[in-house]
Amino acid sequence: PLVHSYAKHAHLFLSMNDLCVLGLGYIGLPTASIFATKGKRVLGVDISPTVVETINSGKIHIQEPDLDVLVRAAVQSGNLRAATVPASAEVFILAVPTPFDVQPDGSRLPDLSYVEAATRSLAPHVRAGNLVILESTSPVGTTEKVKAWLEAELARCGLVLPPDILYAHCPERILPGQMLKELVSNDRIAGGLTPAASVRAKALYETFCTAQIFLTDARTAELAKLTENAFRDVNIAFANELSLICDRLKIDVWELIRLANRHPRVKILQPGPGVGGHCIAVDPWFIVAAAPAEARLMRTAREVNDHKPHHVVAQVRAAAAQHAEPVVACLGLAFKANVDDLRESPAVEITAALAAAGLPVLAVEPHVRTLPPSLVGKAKLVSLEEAMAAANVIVLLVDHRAFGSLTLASFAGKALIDTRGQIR
Ligand code: SAJ
Repeated sequence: PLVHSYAKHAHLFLSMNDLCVLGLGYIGLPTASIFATKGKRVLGVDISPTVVETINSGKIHIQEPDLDVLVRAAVQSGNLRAATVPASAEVFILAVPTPFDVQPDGSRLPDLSYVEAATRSLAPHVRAGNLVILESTSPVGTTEKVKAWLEAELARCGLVLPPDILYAHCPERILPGQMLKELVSNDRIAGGLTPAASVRAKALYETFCTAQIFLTDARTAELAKLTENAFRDVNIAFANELSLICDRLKIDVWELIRLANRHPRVKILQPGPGVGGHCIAVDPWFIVAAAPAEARLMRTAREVNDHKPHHVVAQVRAAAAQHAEPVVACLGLAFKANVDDLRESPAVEITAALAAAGLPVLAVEPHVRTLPPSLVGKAKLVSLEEAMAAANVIVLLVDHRAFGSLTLASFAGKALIDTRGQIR
């Protein structure tokens, strides 16, 4: 019986030294690199030849504190190599984007085409006992689809289905700006299509994860990741709704929240100009799409947060209307404090809308040297000093440390719209 049981679980004893990570973006690149620095042989795969070239030369194409050091160490060790096509490995990790398509009614439907294409590209390379991990944030049921796509592709290519392939969803929860620290220290979830898959995925992440790794099934793991970001979105929506209520009632929302949070069981988040980034503003839609009749609060929260930039634009336009020759300065373009990531940023959306309204707009973003495409020719990128000297209407959009020296006195004689409650 022992021999029999060993044969049945033989895949649990296979080594996991050869990894192939598909998608070398914000999740795939740090993950591939950290495995490589822990002694795994990692092939990183990206469809962009420029990305592949950059990484093979030991450099990076995205911004994240200390990621350059990690990638350089991984490449120099000889353990990390990048290519545009996958090769055989013991473990395949899918870390490609899962964007969404906007529907006519404003809701969003997940676009799984990258996950499907990456999965199908594995068909010529999978072998018996391989572990296939989906790291991309995905709607419930995607790990089951990965298995179905791979099997369909093998059949399409006339290849035999190797036995004992294991599948798991192991979502990433690292916070942009603190990725390298959180990669190691965050608890993780390993959700297999089978218990054996969960166990093996856990063993793999123990290579570098020093926190706890919890076993569950794939569907629960998928929904857990979406739930975490939906929870944050709903809570930010509560704060943003409070800010609208306070604007109407002429109450300082920051003071209100500070006071309410003195209650031992109240922890209100901070209002802002809207919710940006690639996760919190996206993931709740994956739940809404799957259960539209039930996910009413989550849908409304998305709408509240997506409305907030329009409210800020209206506030700035009202202030500008008080000046014969208004000059608007937008302080901050990033989607949150102390990062240089301008994608899906409400600050960029607001700046573009103000320019489109015909206002002269100066933009200050200490973390970038060029404007994003949507602002080129519409706003002027200037230093904080220039903006403060030239503008009479100032909107603070991001609470960057670089703006920490500003006080109320800095805005004497100017209109200030402080969307982050920074200026005291
Ligand atoms: N924001 C507010 N008020 C707040 C907190 C945040 O307006 O009180 C805004 C920010 O300005 C920003 C947006 O929300 O525009 C999102 O920023 P964030 O720092 O809350 O989160 P992200 O998008 O950088 O990363 C999130 C994290 N998820 C959670 O905290 C639940 C991270 O752990 C995830 O790994 C990441 O999403 C992801 O990849 O899903």
